[in-house]
Amino acid sequence: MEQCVSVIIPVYNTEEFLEDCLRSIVKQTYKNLQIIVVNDASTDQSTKIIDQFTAQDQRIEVIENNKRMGVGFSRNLAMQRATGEYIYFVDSDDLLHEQAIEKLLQEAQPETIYTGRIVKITKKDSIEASLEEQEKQEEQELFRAKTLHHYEFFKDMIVVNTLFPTHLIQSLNLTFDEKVDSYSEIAFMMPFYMQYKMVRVKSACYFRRDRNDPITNPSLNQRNRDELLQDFVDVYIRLKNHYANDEEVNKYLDKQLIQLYRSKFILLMKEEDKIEPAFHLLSSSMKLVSKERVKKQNVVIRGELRALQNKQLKKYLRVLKLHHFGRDTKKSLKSLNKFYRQIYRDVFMKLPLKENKIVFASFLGKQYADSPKAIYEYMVEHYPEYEFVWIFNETGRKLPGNAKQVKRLSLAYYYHLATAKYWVSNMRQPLHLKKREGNIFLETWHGTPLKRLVFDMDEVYSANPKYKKNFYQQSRLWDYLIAANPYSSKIFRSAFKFEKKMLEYGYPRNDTLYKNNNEEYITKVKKSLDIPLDKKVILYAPTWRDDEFYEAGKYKFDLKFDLQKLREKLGNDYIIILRMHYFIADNLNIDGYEGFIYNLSKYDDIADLYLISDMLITDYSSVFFDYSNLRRPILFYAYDLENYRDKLRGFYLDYENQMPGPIVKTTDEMIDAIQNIDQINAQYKDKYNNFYDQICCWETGNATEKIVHEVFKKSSKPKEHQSHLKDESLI
Ligand code: C2G
Repeated sequence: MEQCVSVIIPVYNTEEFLEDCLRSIVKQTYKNLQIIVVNDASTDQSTKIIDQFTAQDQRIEVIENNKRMGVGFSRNLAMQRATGEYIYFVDSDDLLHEQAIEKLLQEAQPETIYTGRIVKITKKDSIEASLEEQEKQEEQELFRAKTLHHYEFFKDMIVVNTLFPTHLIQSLNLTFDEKVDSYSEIAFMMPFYMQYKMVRVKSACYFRRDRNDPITNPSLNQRNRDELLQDFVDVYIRLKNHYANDEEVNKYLDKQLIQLYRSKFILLMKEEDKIEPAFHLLSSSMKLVSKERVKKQNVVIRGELRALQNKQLKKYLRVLKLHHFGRDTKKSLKSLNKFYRQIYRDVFMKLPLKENKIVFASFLGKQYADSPKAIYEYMVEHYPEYEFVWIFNETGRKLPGNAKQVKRLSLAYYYHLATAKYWVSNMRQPLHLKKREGNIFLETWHGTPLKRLVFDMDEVYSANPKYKKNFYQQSRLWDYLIAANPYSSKIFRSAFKFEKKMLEYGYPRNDTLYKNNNEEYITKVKKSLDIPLDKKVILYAPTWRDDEFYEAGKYKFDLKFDLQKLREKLGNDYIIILRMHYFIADNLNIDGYEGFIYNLSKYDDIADLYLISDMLITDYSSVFFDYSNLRRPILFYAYDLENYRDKLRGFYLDYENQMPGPIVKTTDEMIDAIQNIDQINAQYKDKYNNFYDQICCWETGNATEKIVHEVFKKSSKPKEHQSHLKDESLI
C-alpha cells in the first residue's frame, strides 16, 4: 500500500503567507497526505484562509487552540493525531516545491532520515526565479542524494523539510519542548543525529521566507535578543546534561553558545538594564563550557568567558568595557565618520542640553526648502533670541537670519545635534543619532501620501531591505508630526505607527502659496530665473521609481516623452520647467532645447516653482496635493501606472477615479490635454473642488504660526510687525 505522509503546519497570524503555503501543500504531486493544520489562536485572517482550504480538500484536518500555546505545543498535539508512516513539518510562512515530498519519498529507506534543500526567499522573490536557479543546478547534476556528516546537519538544526519515520519518533519518545519558542528544534533533532543515517535530497526544495516586517509580524528568530537568550540557555543546559558523555554533541553545543554570545548576546551588554539578567543567564550556561574550548578564544573573549564561568560580574564588566572600547576604536579608525560618532556618543551627548537651540534640516541637507524653511523664517522673524543651526551638504548659503550652517555628518553637526533641545526635520534622522532626555523632535514630513508608506506597504522594493525596521526605530524619536489634512492624519497613524502628537493645521510649506500668490512675487521669481514673462509655464515634477537605482538614495530617471514634438506643438506659447525628485542622480540632457526647457531640479524650494507655473504635470508624486492649493490645472503623466501602482507601491487613492485631473499616457495625449486645458478644467471642476475641500481644508496660510506656538510653547501670539524678510528673502 502507498505510504501516507502526515504534514504538520502550526499557524499563528501569517495571513500574508498562508495561502501560498497551503496551496503548495495541497498541490503536492504526492497525493497520499494527511494535512494537519494547528491554528494557534490566530487573530488575523489566517482562520478564514484555513477554512477556505478545508472546505475544498478533505485531507486537511484542523486543530484549534483556544489560546496561544506556542509552536512546540502545537506540533506535539498534531503528532498525536498523525497516522501517516512519515511526519513532515512545514512552517506556515514558507512554501514547498510541488515535488518536494515526492522526491524525499523516492529515496526513503528504513532507519534513515531524509531531508531536502532549503532555499531562502523574501516575499518579493518570485518562486519561478528560485526554480530557474534550481533547474540550472539540475542540469549540472548537482542533485544527487548525499549522506551527510553530522557537522553538516549541525549547521541547520531545523525540523522543516525533513521526512521523519513516525515509528522512530515514537520509539525515541520525542516531543517538542513547550516552554521555549526558539531553539526547541535542536533538542528534537539531536537524537536523530546521534542514531540514524542522515541523507540530504537536494532536489526536494523548500522555500523559506525572510520576513521583511520584524516589527508588526516578527518570525521566531526575529524576536528580542533577551527572549532568544532565555530560550537558548534553557535548551543548552538541558541538552548538556542529557548528552553529558557525548563529545560531539558537547562540542557542537559549546560552539553554538559561544558563537551566539559573540554575534547576538553580547549586544545585550550595551543596554544597561539588560546586563545583569543576561549576565546571570550566560554564566549559568557558560560554566558548562569545556575549559579547552574557552582556551581557544582570543584573549578578550577568553577573559569574558572566564569571568562568566566564575560568576564574577565586576571583573566581567571590566573586560567587557575593554571589549566594547576595542571594538569601537577599531570601528572608529575605519572611518572618520565613525570616529565622530564615538565622540558624539561619549563626549557631546554628555554636555548640557541647550534649551534655546534649534537644528533644522530639509531633505537630508540637500535643500533649503519645505516646512523646516517656513518654520525657520517665521522664527527668525518673531523669535530671534533662539540659536539656529541648519544642516546642509554644502554650506555657505545665503540665508535670511543668522543661522549657523553645518555640514552634514561633520563633527560640528554631531555637536549641535547632541546639544540642541529642538530638532526640526522633514525626513528621518540617521539611525546612529540617539535621542536624549529633553530633546523635542518636530517631524514635519514632506508630503501628503498617494503612494503607500512603510507599514502600509506590502513589499519593499527600494534599495534598502531593512526599510521597515529602520523606519520604526527612527520614527520613535518623533514627538510631533505634521499632517496637512485629515486624510494624511489618518494614514500617518497606521503607516508610521505614530502615536504621539499630530499637528493638524496644514503645511507650513504651503503658507507661501497663500501669502505670495501675487503678480509681484511671481514676476520677481521668474526674473531671477531668466524665465520669459510672455509665455505660459508648465511644471513637470515626477517622483522616483523604487526599483530603478544605482545605490540607496541615488535613483535613475529619464524623460519618457518626445521633446521635439512638445516644442513643435507648444513652443510658441509655453515653456517647460523640469523638476526632478531629490533622489534622482541622473542629469537630464536637454541640449538643444534651451529657451523651451528649463531644468530647475537644483532649485531649492519647489513652492516657488508652483507659484510661477500655470499648470502642473506629475505622476505619483505628492506635489499635486500641495499644488491643488493654487486651484490650477494638473495633468497626470502616468506612462507606467500599472507597474508603479500594482507592483511597486500601491496607492491610498483610486488613481483612475479620484485624481483632480486627467491621466495621460503618451506625448500626443499630453499635448492634446494642454491644448484643450479650458475644456479639461470645466470637465474636472467638481472633482477638483471635492479634492480641494478634502485636502486643503486645514490650510489657511497660517500653519507655521500655529505650529510654532504649539511646539515652542509660545503662549501669547507674537507681535505683528512688518516683515523685513520678505524683501530680503532668497528666491
Ligand atoms: N519634490 C520635488 N520635486 C519633485 C518631486 C518631489 O521637489 N520632482 C518634493 C516635494 O516637496 C514633494 C516631496 O519632495 O512633496 C516628496 O516627494 P514625493 O515625490 O511625494 O516622494 P517621496 O519623497 O517618496 O515622499 O508622504 C510623502 C510621499 O508619499 C513620500
